[in-house]
Amino acid sequence: MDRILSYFDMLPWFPENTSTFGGELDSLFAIIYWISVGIFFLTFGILGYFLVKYRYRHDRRGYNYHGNNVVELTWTVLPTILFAWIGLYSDDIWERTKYSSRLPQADVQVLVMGKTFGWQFLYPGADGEFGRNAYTDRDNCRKLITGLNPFGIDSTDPRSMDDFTTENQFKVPVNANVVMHGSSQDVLHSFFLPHARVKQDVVPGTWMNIWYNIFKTGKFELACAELCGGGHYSMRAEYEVLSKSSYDAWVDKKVAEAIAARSPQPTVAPSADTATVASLTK
Ligand SMILES: [Cu+2]
Repeated sequence: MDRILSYFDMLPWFPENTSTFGGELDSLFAIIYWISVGIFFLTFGILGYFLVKYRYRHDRRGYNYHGNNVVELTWTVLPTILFAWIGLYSDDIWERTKYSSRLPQADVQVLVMGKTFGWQFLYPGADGEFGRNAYTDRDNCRKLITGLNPFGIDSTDPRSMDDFTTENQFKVPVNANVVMHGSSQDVLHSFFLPHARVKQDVVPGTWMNIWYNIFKTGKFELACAELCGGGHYSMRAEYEVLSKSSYDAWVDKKVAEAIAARSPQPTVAPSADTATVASLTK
């Protein structure tokens, strides 16, 4: 029987689950999947049966049928009960994963901005706190958003000094509550981490909450799950789940780069051991 079921069962097509709530979402998916499979075979079975039973016979006449209240009530009430039950049954996991009021205490916060066609990320740096930007001070910083400053960072805020951005790659620590706030520069995109069972539309002009806690280190795929234009296929990126120490080391390195990039560059005088291009091409 298991072999027959697994022939129809597409659930193993999912990538491996890596997030704390992913197992519960997979079970919910499996329940809805098997209910749908049952209803599919029931309705098409009845359809097939009636097709044969009431097929044309030259000695049988068709007749007008004016409805049957019992049948009408049954196929209205039963699906209503079923859908209400699915709604109530899935409410807890839905609230825990999607409700702003149920966001967990963040170990790491990251902003994500979708654009045609790519993803940009802003990290709060070593202090764990964002400076003023289009998320933390929406009214004042939205006008600072440009192609080069997608998060509208106010560089006069000292807390912004160590905030750093990455493009099409991001890293998060393992076993940590990662809380992200996502938006879009242009059209609807959908932030999709298949392994972590996370999918959230990001909408221009507002910030959506996203959170997850991944228990496995490694490299995984980020994709856009909203058909957003001609380059939609290219909105893929890789993210890496690191141990706490590797993650901290990466943050330190990115903070140092960001601070160096924002500081005035010292002019370097040519030294005696600097080979000129001319001497190399001789
Ligand atoms: Cu997209």
